[in-house]
Amino acid sequence: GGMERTFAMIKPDGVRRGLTPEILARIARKGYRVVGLKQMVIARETAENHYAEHRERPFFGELVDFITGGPVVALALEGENAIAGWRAMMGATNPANAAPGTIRADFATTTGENVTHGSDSPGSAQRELALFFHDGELLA
Ligand code: YYY
Ligand code: MG
Repeated sequence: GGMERTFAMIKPDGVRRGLTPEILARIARKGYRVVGLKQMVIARETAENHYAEHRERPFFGELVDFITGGPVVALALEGENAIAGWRAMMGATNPANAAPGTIRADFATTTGENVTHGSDSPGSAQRELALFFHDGELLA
């Protein structure tokens, strides 16, 4: 709770499908402040680090292939309760379980290509923001 920063990402499927403006509009409408933003192709090593908690899962290779397979939009968002709030805007990991009106319910059909990422805790947010952004790339 309180004022938080979180790491958010529009994944390659979202960028490829032209959903970047729609997702940025939802973030603006919600009232989060975008304190970092860049379009980039994620290096394999960075992707493996980002998803290190899933290293032993059967989908890990496909996940890393997917997330490095095209440009993403990396975002640092700031706002009251932004970590859980952005997760709530995204909806459940499996779009089939995502509540109507969430990004994953509205724009995705499969777990593998579910359009957005969001940090799941303060520790993850700190780790992921540091992995994707240098201090100088974030607004004060
Ligand atoms: O944080 P979140 O993205 O909602 O889910 P995670 O459980 O951290 O999984 C990360 C990522 O891995 C998920 O967004 C899609 C992919 N994935 C998958 O392809 N198959 C699964 N059974 C679980 C996750
Ligand atoms: Mg996760």
